[in-house]
This record gives sequence, C-alpha cells and structure tokens, in this order.
Amino acid sequence: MSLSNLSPIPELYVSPESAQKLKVEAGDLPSWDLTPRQICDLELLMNGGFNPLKGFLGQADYDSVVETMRLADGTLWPMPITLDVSEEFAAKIEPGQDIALRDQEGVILAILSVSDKWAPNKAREAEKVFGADDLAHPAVNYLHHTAGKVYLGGPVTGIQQPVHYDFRARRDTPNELRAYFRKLGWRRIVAFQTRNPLHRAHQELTFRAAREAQANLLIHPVVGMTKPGDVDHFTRVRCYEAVLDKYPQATTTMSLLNLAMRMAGPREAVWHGIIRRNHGCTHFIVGRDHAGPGKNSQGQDFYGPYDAQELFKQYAGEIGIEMVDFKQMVYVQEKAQYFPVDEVPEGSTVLDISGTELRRRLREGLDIPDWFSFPEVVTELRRTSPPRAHQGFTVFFTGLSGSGKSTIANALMVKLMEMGGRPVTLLDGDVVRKHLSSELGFSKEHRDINIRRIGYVASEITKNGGIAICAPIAPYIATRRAVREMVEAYGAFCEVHVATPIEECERRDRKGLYKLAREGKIKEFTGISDPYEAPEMPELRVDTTGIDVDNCAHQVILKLEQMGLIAGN
Ligand code: PPS
Repeated sequence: MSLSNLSPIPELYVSPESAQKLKVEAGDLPSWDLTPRQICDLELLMNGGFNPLKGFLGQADYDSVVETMRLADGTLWPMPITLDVSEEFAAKIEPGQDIALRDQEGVILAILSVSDKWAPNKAREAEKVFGADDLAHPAVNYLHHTAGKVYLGGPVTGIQQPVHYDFRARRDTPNELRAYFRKLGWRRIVAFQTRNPLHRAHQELTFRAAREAQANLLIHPVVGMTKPGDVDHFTRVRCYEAVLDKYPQATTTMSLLNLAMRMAGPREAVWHGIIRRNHGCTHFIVGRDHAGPGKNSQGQDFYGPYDAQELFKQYAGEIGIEMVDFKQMVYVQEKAQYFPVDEVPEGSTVLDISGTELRRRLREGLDIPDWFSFPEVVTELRRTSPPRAHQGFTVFFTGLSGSGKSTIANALMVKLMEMGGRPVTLLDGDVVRKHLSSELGFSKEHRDINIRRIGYVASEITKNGGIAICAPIAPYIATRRAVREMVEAYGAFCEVHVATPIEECERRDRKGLYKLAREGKIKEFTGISDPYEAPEMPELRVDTTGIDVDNCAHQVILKLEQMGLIAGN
C-alpha cells in the first residue's frame, strides 16, 4: 500500500535576500529571452516539479535520455528538457559562462551556468522521443520549425517564479501541494492529468479511480501549453470549477499545472507520472491514448491506444507512483450509467460523443445531451465557442490590380452591414497602404510584411467576433497560407480569388498604372514585371469579365452561407 512521502522536495531557488542581490548582478550577464515553452519548463525545474533535474540537460544527459529514457547516471527521465537557442546567440556563449534567463517582459527569472553547448541531431530526437520524424506530430513540428538550432545545458539558479495573473489561487508548487495534503491528512492521492474540459465520463472515471485506490483525488489540469487547437485554459478552468462541485465534499481538489506538454504518448505518460510523484501524489490515472498527438502524415495513430499504460507498467516501480489504468468510459442507455468499455453488459445500447462530434455540435449550435456533460460545462463551452453564424470570420480577396477586388469587397461590406449582427471592417489594399504600410514598397519582402500586417489585423478582428474583409493583391501563396493560419486560429477564413485575366485588367486600366508599368515607369508591377501566384484551392473563384459587381458579391454571400457563417434566419 503506497503512502505519500510528503516531506519537502528540493527546489532550485535561492533565498529572497540572495535573489535580490543576484538579480542586480545578473543585469550585466548576456541574457536570453525565454520562449513560452521554456518558461513552463523553467518553472517546473525551479519548483521541483522536474526533480531530480537541476537544470537544462547537458549533452551527456540529453544523449542518454533520448536513447534510453535515463539520465547519464541511470535515473529514469523520459523527456529531454533542453534550452534551445538561435545560432546567433549561441555564437556569443561559451561553456563556463553564466547567462540571465528572462521572461517575455525582460524580468530575470534565473541564471543558467552553461556547461554544454551543442547542435542536436533533431531527426534522431524526433525518432527516439516521439517515435517518428513526422511533422504531423506537434512536438516534431515544434522541434524543426520553432526550436533553435543549438542547445545550451547546465545548472539553473532560481531567482523568482514566472509571474501569473490568472487563477493565482489555483496554482501550487509541488511543495505547496505537499503541505496542503499534509494539512488535510491526505496520504493516498490519485492524480488526474487533463488538457480537455471534463464531461460526465471523466468525472465518473476519476471518481471510480479514487474509490478503487481508496484515495483522495487531485484534478491536475495542464494550463501551460497543450495540443494546438485545444480549448483555451481560461475556458477549461471555468469548466473544471463547475465540475468540482459534483464530487463528494472533501474528497477532491484541483490545482493547475504550468506544464508544456509534448504529446509524446507513452514517454509523456511516464514523465507525467514522475511530475505527479513530485507533487506528492501516490497514484496516477492513465486512460486510453494518454497524451496522444492524433494521426501521423499517413493517417495512422502515432501510438496504440494502450501503449502508454504498457510503458508505465514497465517503469511503475522506478517512477514511484502507482498507475490506475482505465479503459474508455461509455454511457449505457438502458442502465443510464457509465461503464468502462470492456464491462458493458451484453446487448445494451452504448452512447458516446467523440471530440470531433462535440466540436461540430458546438459549431452548429446543436443539442448536447445531459447524459454527456453537465449543463454548466456546456454553457461555458457555448460562451467561448458560439455557433459559426455568431463567430468572427475573414473574407480574403486576392487578385491582380484592377481585377475588381475592391469593388466587390465594398459591395460585400454593404450587404453584410445590411444583414447586421457583426461589425464589418474593410482592409482594402490602397487603404492599408495609406494607414498601416505607408513606408513599404513593392519588393517581395515589403509585400510580405504588408500582407502579414493585414493578416494580423484580420485575425484580431476575427478573434473579437467581427468580420474582416481584406482586398490586397497578395501575390504569394506562402504568405496567403500564413494569413490563413493566423485567422483560422480564431475563426473561418474564406479566400476569394478574383480571377479576372490580366488582359481585361489592362484593358480597364482604371488607375492608368498598367500603361505606366508597360512603359517601365513603375517597376515590379504585378502581372507585368512581378509574379502573381494564383490560389490553387480558394474557397471561391470569380471572374468579373462580363459579370456585374452585385452578382459577384452575391456569390460570396452564398459561399458564406454554405460555410455556415451567415445564419439562415
Ligand atoms: S500587395 O502585393 O498585396 O502588397 O499589394 P497591395 O497592398 O494590394 O497594393 C496594390 C495597390 O498598389 C498599387 N500599386 C501596385 N500594385 C502592384 N504592383 C506595383 N508595383 C504597384 N505599385 C503601385 C495598385 O494600385 C494596387 O491597387 P489595386 O487596388 O490592387 O489596384
């Protein structure tokens, strides 16, 4: 029978007096501005969440962790915790030097005494740690496209915790949680890791786990970084607060964990177990597809649904925490009750709603039944994911100069304003160049900056529930794709290619620019002396030759209706 050892765990912080002094001294050191992921890692390094690590991994530990899931001294540790930096920064740093680690506002959080500097083999790291060098895996994508090329390793001296302004009362260090458990006399504690809102199945599962382990329950959601596309942590925490009331009194508590997940399935489960042991827990729930990243580029799952349980079982002794393994919970209609999928009474009707189906129902404003979730949770989710017809979106026109983009965009704006309900902003090419990009010319670099600015503004409008209509030339596919990604983080993106042929644009020559371009008086003119990469799969393509503006704008409205962005009533 495992009982928690609730004595304090080592932290990497110096005393408050020394911290004050160190902070002043560190002002002169070369400094590295931490990325959001590195801030999460640093917090857990400093507060003992990543015990026994004493800093960012050096090269010997890194190689050993990647290859064998163990530090160089043989201690189990499955995840490389490394400080990735740019080549430029690394060129200025030599082992033996100290560097100040700052948060994004420039506050010094810690000092890293650099012991190692090396360029990792990222393909090998991807293969060994995440199972495949496949960019469909979010952590592999991060490794290749976001992380710097050079790693710095060495011990960390903690000066202060990263500052959080949200949900402060729900954030606890491992030692704070240990003290809390001590105070309440909790000796057996089962932890539940989650990055999703809790529905009835989760509540049932966690409650059963606690009962089976005869333990108290810690809901321990990740609020650092989770899988791209997840429900934001602000919404989730409000949902969790609602579910907490459903547990029997004094059995359950919740604390938020500022962890940056890697979605590494089995290895991640072992890592999560170690982190929970450090937080004073004795048991850890591992369910189906723990920390699963979804499908690989071949459309197959990266890991088997119970691989994480298998690996955890193998290392449970060394992790120092007992696994409570669970099958998927499903609702049995006849019994009006949840069962693990392998204990469902024969011949009964099983009901389940997948994550994808739930998102569809939210998007379309459809019913979400009471057997699936709690009304408070559904209300909260509906507040942050209103049906598509109430969300913001962006219509992005692209096409040659004089193709008719601005004219259709203006007509569309007026039609949408006539419908009402959402504020509409027109970011026309010429207008943007006057107000946002007046210093820019028409080189590829400047056009890209211009389009990214438009994309940023459109994404903010979309995020805040408005409609952004953009009408620049936007001649490059890659830049348009980047804008799409920015916007789609918050709402729908409708690309409209105004495909009026160049001959027709030149014939109209409404601004006399084609004539000047032909005479060589305007350089880098799109379609004449500069490229235009036509979209391959826009949501809509219109050609204004022989069709009036009203008709074109109407085609866009029909498309928006089809995309569910305009309500039928
Ligand atoms: S881009 O490529 O998307 O940044 O261009 P954009 O911001 O839409 O600006 C295009 C308008 O600027 C005028 N103009 C030129 N267009 C293309 N190439 C060159 N060299 C150029 N110089 C000036 C032109 O009037 C464009 O307006 P529209 O509304 O597209 O006709």
